[in-house]
Amino acid sequence: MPAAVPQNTICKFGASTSGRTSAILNSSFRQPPTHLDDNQDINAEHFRKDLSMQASERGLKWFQDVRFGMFIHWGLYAILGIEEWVMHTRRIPVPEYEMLVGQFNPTKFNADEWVSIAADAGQKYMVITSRHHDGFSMYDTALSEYKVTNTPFGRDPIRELADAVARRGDIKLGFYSSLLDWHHPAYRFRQESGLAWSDYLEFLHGQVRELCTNYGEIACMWFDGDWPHHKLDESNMHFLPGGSFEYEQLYGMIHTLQPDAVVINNRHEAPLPGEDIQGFEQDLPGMNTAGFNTTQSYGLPVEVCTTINDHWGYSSADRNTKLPRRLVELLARSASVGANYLLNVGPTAEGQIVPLHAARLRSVGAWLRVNGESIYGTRAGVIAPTAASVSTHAGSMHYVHVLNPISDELVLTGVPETVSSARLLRDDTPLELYRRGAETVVALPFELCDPLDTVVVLA
Ligand code: H79
Repeated sequence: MPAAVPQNTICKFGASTSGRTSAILNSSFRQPPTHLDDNQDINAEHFRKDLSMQASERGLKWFQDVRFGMFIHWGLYAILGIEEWVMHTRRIPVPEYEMLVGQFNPTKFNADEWVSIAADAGQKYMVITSRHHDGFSMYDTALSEYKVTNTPFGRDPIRELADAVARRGDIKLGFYSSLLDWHHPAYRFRQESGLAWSDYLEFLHGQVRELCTNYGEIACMWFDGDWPHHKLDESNMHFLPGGSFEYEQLYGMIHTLQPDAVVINNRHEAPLPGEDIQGFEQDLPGMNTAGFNTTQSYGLPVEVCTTINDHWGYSSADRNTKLPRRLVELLARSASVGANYLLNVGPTAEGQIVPLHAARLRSVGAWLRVNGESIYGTRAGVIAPTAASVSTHAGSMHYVHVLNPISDELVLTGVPETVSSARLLRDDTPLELYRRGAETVVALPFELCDPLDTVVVLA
């Protein structure tokens, strides 16, 4: 069914559009953008030519060392309990969707509780939707009245989360920002409203400036909703941007205001200059179960994001919550290829992380408390993956993650010459190790295996 453009589209929640775009785009970008196609021979150096267009070394190291974060999709859509795309999939007209504003009152929201769930899970950063494709701002933006502080709730949950992580000091907050906006008149209804694409750019860049200015030091800006490779048909022409997103200015502004923050843009194609991290959505690099992950890795640090069940936003019908074993596997497999793992939860309209999800997260945390050395601060493994295992390493310490024990022996290739001993990470139990030509064999009796992931240290 084609999306009918609602007649009554510009409403009391329309965005403020005063001022000129150029006034806010005053960042220090110095290099013209380069558009890359997938066949170009490029590497990480390509993206790092201009210091104003990258995160600091400190920020990049921090980001890679922490390895595990919590993704949070929370917005008006939680009230309907279907998913975050419900406005599009059910073709809900803007004025009807706006009725949700009057119903949003998550009285059980407690920022400290959310942060403590992340901490218990061993997660070191939290990325929350500041505004998803539905266009509703989950913080107290000065650039729109279509925002959380105009609901019966009346509070700014992102302010409360920023304060809660600041109280702890060991977890950073980062922001998801949609590039696509199904509500903003200058994105979707330029003809009806008489607004220009530059009005949307002013709003988008202005919101990013707010997020980079008003909430302390942040972990990242995480963009989504610009997918040049995806073909649009008449049912989703309202996804179409009205011009360039002016990424050079946008990224330059972020790197200037937040030197340690990394920039991620979930575009499903080769990264652009100014993007610090290459993201993969619902797939490990090299896999393509989602259908849109055909991109190779380009040598940038990587982040894999997945849902804890089958939806990003809260879905009351979703019964497919992943087991701790699967979550640890995704974390270990991500780390084994040098990637962070950003694991999503979709809190309820009452403001709670679903208790089952919190319990699963805490199970991962229990495993990490014993085995964290094999994840935090590590880099991609040099020992070749097998049907049973993947590996990570930190300096001369090599960590074999046995995810699917097949026999009582691990037969490994690529084990560095310096390695002469094997032990279990969890309790230092020594394991027999011998060389057999190019292979290294480690005895791992099945009785010693952890149902989640048995970590063997080779040193
Ligand atoms: O925020 C979460 C999702 O809502 C959002 N990204 C995560 C982090 C997301 N959902 N889907 N996608 C991103 C990409 C999907 C693109 C497609 Fe399409 C949907 C391809 C085909 C259908 C866009 C819409 C292009 C054609 C139609």
